Amino acid sequence: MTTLRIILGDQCSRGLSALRDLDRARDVVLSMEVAEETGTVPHHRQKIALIFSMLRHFHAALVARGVRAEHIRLDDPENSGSFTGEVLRAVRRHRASRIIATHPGEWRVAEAMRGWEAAAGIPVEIREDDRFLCTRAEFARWAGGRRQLRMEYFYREMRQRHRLLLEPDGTPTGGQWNYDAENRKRLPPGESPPPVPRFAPDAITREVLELVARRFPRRYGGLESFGWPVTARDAGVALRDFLAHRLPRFGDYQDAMAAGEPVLYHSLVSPALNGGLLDPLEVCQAAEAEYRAGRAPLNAVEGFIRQILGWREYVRGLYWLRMPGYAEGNALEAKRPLPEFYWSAETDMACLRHTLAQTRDHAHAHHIQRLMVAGNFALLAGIDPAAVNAWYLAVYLDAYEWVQLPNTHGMALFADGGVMASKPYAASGAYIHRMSDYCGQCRHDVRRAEGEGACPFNFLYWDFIARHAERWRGNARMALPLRNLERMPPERLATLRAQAARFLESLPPAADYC
Ligand code: FAD
Ligand code: DLZ
Ligand code: SF4
Repeated sequence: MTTLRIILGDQCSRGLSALRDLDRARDVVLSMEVAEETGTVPHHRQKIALIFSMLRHFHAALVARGVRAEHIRLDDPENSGSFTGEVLRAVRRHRASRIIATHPGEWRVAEAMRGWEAAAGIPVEIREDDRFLCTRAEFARWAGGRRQLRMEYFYREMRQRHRLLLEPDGTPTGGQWNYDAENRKRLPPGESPPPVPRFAPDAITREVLELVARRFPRRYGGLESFGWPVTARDAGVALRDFLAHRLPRFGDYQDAMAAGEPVLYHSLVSPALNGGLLDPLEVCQAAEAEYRAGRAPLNAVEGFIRQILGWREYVRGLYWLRMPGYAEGNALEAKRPLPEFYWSAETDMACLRHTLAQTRDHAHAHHIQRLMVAGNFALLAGIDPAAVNAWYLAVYLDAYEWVQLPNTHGMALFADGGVMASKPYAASGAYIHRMSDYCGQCRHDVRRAEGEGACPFNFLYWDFIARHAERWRGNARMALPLRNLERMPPERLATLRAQAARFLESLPPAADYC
């Protein structure tokens, strides 16, 4: 009676539900590198390398503990190229009588998993992914009956349930639930954030990097800077470095952007968290301990915990609540193709150039770059959500659909019509200027909205507000921009919109990168 236990690329967790009650002598643990998954979108080469390396290290650790584990490599001659093909081959090879898996992070993969029972002719048990702090059913119960879902209320309940930054009488530590208003500082000139630890690739990672370079020679994304943690131990080292050196200023500069500073005071924990190397509750507790020990201020620690306990759990709940239809929506009827510069980073808009070059070279950009630069441009320019969603899923190391889709489709593009965000995150160049030093290095002039040298974010912003003016009338949070639009002389608006149209027409569309 062999049970086949499945590990997916983002399930490299020792406590994974699929591994519970493991019989080391009789069960077989299967992990696999498969061509189908590398090609659903043109995943960044560092992302493929990260997933393969995490899987290979996890497999080696299981074997070292005496577990019967099998890892299928991408270049194994018998590799069928898909999860289903590999599971069926393993069932036959081991005469397995049952399959146990943990629920995946993507609707498409969950559908495939549901087909395994019929295809293999043996029972398949799909266990809850209890590495999250709110189950899909709990989220659905919380959401049920509410007219509007808002992260803030969900977050407060999560703080109470998991007793984080909570006083014995149940009130929030410091008297407030949220210190976001204190977290909007610009990086002062001369401030230089501490360096981030890099983990030199070991023999396993080097082999993976060679494989990825060989198999994907023309694929998007540089491999050279790869230095991500690929084991739980290294992820712990990276986390402790963040807690000691960057967490104290995380809050202050959470929304700041600076040329040549791709990390600032951010944690960089998302690839390890989403891959399963770190446990979200332990990360939040470790951050709280820094506050309790007087080593980090409350605005930083609360802000950090809110991202993980609040936003991360909230977007995951929303994804499973709204799928499969969620990705289909296109509330703003955006149809323009993705511009080529999203892949090449060749643009004279300095904010986009920095964000996109960093994305290409490191497979990472921080939240405000993703939302207010790359996302804001796609929103204002009316880029087709399907193309933007595919791009975000491909280019970021931490991108799995459960977290990428609500953030892109909902938060950045407002393509869900306001499920994720109560108003679109649309901003002119003034916001980017306020929060960064990009504009000083740009050939466009952020103070100009029209004419030669005007910042494209400015004329695109007014074009966007005007294009959807009727839609905003019912939205109280859009009253101010609408009022400003209505005060604008019609000839000026016409000039801005004509410039926006000429600019958008001039953007070369992206080639097919798959
Ligand atoms: P920090 O700024 O240090 O934050 C700490 C942690 O909080 C992150 O590691 C992450 O786990 C969590 N977190 C913060 N914000 C969010 C959020 N909005 N949703 C979910 N978790 C959050 N995050 C992903 O993990 N994968 C994605 O594919 C992804 N796509 C995004 C796309 C867009 C358009 C936007 C606006 C945001 C996206 N995010 C995504 C959220 C966020 O940008 C990243 O989690 C963050 O930049 C990761 O870097 P960090 O670990 O240094 O984060
Ligand atoms: C993104 C990705 C890639 C590129 N390759 C693999 C792979 O070879 N093996 C694997 O197990 N997972 C991979 N993934 C992640 C999956 O596409 C998918 O996001 C997760 O299985 C969802 O839980
Ligand atoms: Fe970006 Fe406009 Fe500033 Fe240039 S001027 S960096 S395009 S916001």
